Amino acid sequence: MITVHHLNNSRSQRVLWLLEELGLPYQVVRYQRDARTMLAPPELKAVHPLGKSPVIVDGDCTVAESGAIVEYLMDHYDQGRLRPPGRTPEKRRWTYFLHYAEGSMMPPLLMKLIFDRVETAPAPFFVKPIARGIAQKVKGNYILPQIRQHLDYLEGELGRHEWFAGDAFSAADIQMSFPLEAAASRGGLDAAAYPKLAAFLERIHARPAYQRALEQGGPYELLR
Ligand SMILES: N[C@@H](CCC(=O)N[C@@H](CS)C(=O)NCC(=O)O)C(=O)O
Repeated sequence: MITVHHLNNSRSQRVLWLLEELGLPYQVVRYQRDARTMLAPPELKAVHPLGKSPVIVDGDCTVAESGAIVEYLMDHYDQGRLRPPGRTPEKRRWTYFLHYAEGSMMPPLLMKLIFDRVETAPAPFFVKPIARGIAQKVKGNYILPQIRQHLDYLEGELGRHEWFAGDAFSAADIQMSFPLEAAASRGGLDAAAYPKLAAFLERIHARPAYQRALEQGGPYELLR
């Protein structure tokens, strides 16, 4: 049986969701983030040297990195349901968004999280205004425009197709869920500015498999 090493409030939520969509049996080993640093506990390093989540173990295979996990599950268990076949435009879009989610969209969202913390972190009174000023400048000049550029682009993509790979729901939508949920919670994705992206989030949150995955994963603060 597949084991999911699941960290609370993390990308591994989408692996639980994918397993639910595929209807596969699996077990969950839960880990809690450190309340102060938000890092994973050291026990996760026994599963994979980076100590990050998600990681799955299937028999003698240990697979880390969300995109690699999605591909592994498609190769072994999908039977053509959540990955378009062959050399089609849908398959190319599927592969693109599988990589884009972590490779292009997550970096500015992560930078936003870090600089939000720099802005509010406790510091001696004479350092605080300097740290806050630098954080606000980096966010205003670079991070927020970058995030907006991604959201504008994705809003346009969902204007052309209902789902990221095309007309059918696929694992690319599952991979894209995490950056979009992060953007909705801290990156300026709101329904007034981005109606198609907001509707996408509503559609995925209503899926029964998504709901079952939430029950497996426990509280998920990126949901609003
Ligand atoms: N690109 C990796 C990122 C993995 C990652 O950074 N996971 C976060 C959770 S969302 C984590 O484990 N953070 C805790 C830590 O770094 O200690 C993936 O998609 O799997």
